[in-house]
Amino acid sequence: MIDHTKSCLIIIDVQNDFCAGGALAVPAGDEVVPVINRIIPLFDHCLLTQDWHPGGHGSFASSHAGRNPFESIDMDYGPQTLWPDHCVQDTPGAGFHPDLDVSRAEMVLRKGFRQDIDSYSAFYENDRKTSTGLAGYLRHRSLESVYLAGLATDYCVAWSALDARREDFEVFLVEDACRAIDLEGSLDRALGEMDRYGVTRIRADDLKAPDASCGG
Ligand code: VGL
Ligand code: ZN
Repeated sequence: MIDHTKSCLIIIDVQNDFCAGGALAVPAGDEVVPVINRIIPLFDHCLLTQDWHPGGHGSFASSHAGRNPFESIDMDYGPQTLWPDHCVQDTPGAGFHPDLDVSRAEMVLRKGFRQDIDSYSAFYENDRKTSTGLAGYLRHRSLESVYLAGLATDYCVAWSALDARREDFEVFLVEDACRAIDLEGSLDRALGEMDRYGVTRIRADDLKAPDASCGG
């Protein structure tokens, strides 16, 4: 079912800090790794994103006196959830999960590197204005369909999916290749938004090439 010439798998933030023992561990985050490794060979094109924050980043609760992780604050660009320090540039927590197959990735897109702007989406930073350049990269390579997998379903994956729709890509969410943080209903909200804006939810098994021996 994949049109290989125009499709790209985008693997979002499968990094140590989002996995077991990490600073912002997503529940069962590690479970995405074998699923993602299994679907990578089904794509001709694959890229990775890497959450990549400078120390003292504006999204860290520790950067705001008296604030705690998971509270919301008003940044210049609007509300921003505060997080534990995570994915600090050049620390082990920012590294990819050691079992993730990164060998076929054609690009690693780093995001969240501006001190005062977070970036959940792979396309636009949280000010909703600063572009990462990804839409142009995909268009210049004639990649029209994106398949999303990784962490976390309700933050970086959902924001990437919605921005990809906004940029007119065909978007598939490989649901069992993602796991959520799920803060106060954020997963249900994210799935509802993705449904509403035309993101197609599929499962990893749906990607298998049709078995020719079955005939028909
Ligand atoms: C993410 C919160 C903060 C994510 C990144 O990858 O979903 N969530 N930074
Ligand atoms: Zn982050």
